[in-house]
Amino acid sequence: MVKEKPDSIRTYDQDGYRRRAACLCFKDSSEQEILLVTSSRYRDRWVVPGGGIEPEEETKIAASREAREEAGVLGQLGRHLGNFENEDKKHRTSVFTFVVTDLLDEWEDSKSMGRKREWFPLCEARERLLHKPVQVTYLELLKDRPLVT
Ligand code: U71
Ligand code: MG
Repeated sequence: MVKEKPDSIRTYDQDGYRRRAACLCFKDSSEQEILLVTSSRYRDRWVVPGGGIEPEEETKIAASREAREEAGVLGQLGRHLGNFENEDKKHRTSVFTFVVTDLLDEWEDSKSMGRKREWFPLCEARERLLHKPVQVTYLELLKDRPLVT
């Protein structure tokens, strides 16, 4: 199922959940520092780069496209961590690890909406994501899980 948006087309799974993909963007393979981006709605809140999967788009391609568009990074996709459901918002997000190789000086969302990016140690990232509880759970399957405080 698809639904038109001005600049993209949303897709939905068999249960009517919007299909999303996201990357946990790490500085290196130790997976200790992660890149978060500012929320489109609240400029002082941090989120994991991700967004809607387009029609006919491979999930992995969507995940790395969102990392490029929202965080301005290129890199290497790693493992699939799982599909994370947001029951309130009715979407499901397929999440991958990703090691950043290039940080672009300018990128789509920096130009269009002034979206910012910043590296955080895992523990701090977890704190920054508390306003997005489902995104906190993305971190729980990593090698070194951020401590729950
Ligand atoms: C927003 C909605 C939105 C979602 C958007 C969320 O624009 P964005 O990429 O930063 O992400 O804003 P956020 O996470 O940056 O604060 O949430 P909000 O709390 O502002 O309503 O997400 P949600 O409410 O469904 O969780 O989704 P839609 O349904 O409003 O488009 O965009 P998303 O899913 O990342 O898609 P895309 O492809 O635009 O990046
Ligand atoms: Mg998004």
